[in-house]
Amino acid sequence: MTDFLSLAEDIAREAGDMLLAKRPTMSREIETKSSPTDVVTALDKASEELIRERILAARPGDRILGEEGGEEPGDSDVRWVVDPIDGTVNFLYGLPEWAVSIAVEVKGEVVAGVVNVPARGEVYTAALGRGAWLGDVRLRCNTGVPLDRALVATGFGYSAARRAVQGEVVAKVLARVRDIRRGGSCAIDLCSLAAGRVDAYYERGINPWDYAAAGLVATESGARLGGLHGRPVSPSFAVCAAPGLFEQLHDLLVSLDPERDV
Ligand code: LIP
Repeated sequence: MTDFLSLAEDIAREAGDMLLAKRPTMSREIETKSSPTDVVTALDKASEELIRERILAARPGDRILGEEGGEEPGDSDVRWVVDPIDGTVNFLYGLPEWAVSIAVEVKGEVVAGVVNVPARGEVYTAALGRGAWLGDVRLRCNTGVPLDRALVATGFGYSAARRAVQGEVVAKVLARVRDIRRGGSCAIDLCSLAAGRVDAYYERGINPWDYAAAGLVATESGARLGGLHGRPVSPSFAVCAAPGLFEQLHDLLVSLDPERDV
């Protein structure tokens, strides 16, 4: 597991350094994906190519799921889950909240995760059963925070119809909590929760590459991560907070039916 983590960390650092160096001169030409607001830059693709090359050079035969390149076939028990830039819109605008995220799954279970936030000089790591770390500082999420004092991070998808529902839901949540933050990177939101910079997080419609590595950072910091109605976290829904707050936020969200479509 240590080998997986150190390899993932080396690769996430190399990709982050490349992105930091190239971002100032990057082309403003972008492509769109699922909707006009869902963008991909040439550097998302370059970062994923670099990460795939490094993984396969070290571990030929492993499977890779990446945001831009999809699933690399293979019959290994090991699958790498890669987001070459989480927070692409922030990256495009020169905001610092973007990350390179790499998780390692063995037989479907995430055993190691790295979230590199190059513009902040922060690297979050976690290994299953061995804790979550920011550099050499052990992370523990905030505990004992009631819902009405909770700082809650969330995000919005790229579909206009889905955003209409997300807007209704967040308005109701806002009235019940300390405040809301929309940072623009699911991976950083979950790492911020692990570091005690927010108390809770929820979002509909994220993908495994957004939450695989950071989800382990959050759970290894003591947080609970799941979906609604006792389901595991999935692209349908994610809720995360320390036990106690998790249930309060979960129940509020269930009452608002946030998975509905307009
Ligand atoms: C983004 C997330 C963001 C979320 C967006 C999107 P991308 O990932 O991290 O927090 O709200 O829906 O999934 O597109 O920047 O890799």
